[in-house]
Amino acid sequence: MAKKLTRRHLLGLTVAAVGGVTAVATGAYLGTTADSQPDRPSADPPRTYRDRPYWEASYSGGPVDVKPLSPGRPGKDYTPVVVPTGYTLPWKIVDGVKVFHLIAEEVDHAFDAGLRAKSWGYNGHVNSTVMEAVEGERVRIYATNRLPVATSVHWHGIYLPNGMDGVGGLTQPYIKPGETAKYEFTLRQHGTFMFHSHHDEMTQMGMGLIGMFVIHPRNPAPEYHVDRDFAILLSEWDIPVGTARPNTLEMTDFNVLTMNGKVFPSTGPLICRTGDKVRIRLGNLGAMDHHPIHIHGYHFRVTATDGEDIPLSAQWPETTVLVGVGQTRTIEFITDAPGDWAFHCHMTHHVMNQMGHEFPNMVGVKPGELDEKIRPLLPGYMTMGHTGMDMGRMAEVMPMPANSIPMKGAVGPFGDYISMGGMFTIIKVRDRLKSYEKDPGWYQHPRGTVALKASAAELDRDGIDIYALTAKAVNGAPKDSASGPGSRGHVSPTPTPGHTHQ
Ligand SMILES: [Cu+2]
Repeated sequence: MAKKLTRRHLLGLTVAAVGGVTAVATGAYLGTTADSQPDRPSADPPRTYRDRPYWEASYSGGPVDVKPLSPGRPGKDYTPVVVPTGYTLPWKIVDGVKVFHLIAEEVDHAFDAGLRAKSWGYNGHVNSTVMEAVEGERVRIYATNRLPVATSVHWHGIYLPNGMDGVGGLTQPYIKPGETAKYEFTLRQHGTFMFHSHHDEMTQMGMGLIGMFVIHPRNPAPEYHVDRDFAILLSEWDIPVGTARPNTLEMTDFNVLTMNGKVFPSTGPLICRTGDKVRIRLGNLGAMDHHPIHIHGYHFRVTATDGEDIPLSAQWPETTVLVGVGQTRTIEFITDAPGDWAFHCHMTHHVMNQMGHEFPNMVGVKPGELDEKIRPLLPGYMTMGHTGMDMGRMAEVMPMPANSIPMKGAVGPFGDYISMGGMFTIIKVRDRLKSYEKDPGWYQHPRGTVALKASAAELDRDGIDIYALTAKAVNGAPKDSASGPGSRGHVSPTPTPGHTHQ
């Protein structure tokens, strides 16, 4: 089998071809009461721990044959979720039942302007279909298979009769190509759940057959109301550079990390007003990786899992929540600080765009005049990686392989590249916002609130010697500034181009 060719691999070949430098490089919940002894069975075991039953009546939503309630109405019974770059599956009401039609099919999906792949998805969308309902509703879901292979749909985390669980071969026959299956059950819970193919999962989920299923509570408490209720589904792909099919055999080396099927800068921003109550529902149906999703500028509370709501007394504050494969986590916070706040996976390889990992470690290598000497032989040659992998700009000077995207980023408000890609988006919080629908552009920072280059006067005022020797200096002072120690006065601050303040 041909070894896949990744960008890093290509770069490595270029370096190798010129004979260049190579790599150097709790027990409390057991409910023990004061008079019970651990080595003696109690005649009357504790029935409750504080005000909570020791065992709940049911872990499966209780009796299946509950009487369905009337369908919930968007805007009246719930505030619809917002799906950045995605959409909510339409439905209709037939005799009091909410009817959906899910269509599994091949989709020519764009992860970004530069990268497309023939993927599989639902109703023309990849990784970004959200089904939305209300607790107590009866739902009927028709699942049409337009794929060349059999499939099934599993309702992940949802209480239902066993035969509706969607495990191909176990709880139902396959949905064969051209067939339409009917799922029907009454929703006996609320929360953030998911759905996905449960037949040949490695292939079918890897090709994109995943989505989210949001169930709002019936008659929710006032605290449930939020101004913005976002849903983001995380996944990961291997799309070797220049190819047009996801490689679902990959087990570790994923090079396209997505939120709702997009990579930054194509992930949609989360647009909020200052002071909004915000909920973000995160789900992970990627193949192998758990994602620690991190927020800037705020902390949030983790308010629910795909099991149930977390009681207020048990919610905990975080700035990073780990969303494991197969899990959902719901977080809530108030956007009281305006700005463009990063919201991203904290695995550093997951905020890179398309790349492999076979590139030699060039960090610290000094290419000197190597590039100039090689260019007559290899036009456009550039030693890569010796200053890191900040390769957004690289795409401007180096031809990109067909159907591929730069490893990182997009030009930001200061004219510099935002050296992030993949599983990264921006929470845009504004004081005055006409509409949530329109991207408000870059945040205009109030004067004096941006970390700009320090002025000579500021350095002098605060006694900062930029040539001070540190105990373990390796490279010494920068060679291109002024004339050595003590010449602080020669440091001339330059205004940052391309950014104006209001
Ligand atoms: Cu990650």
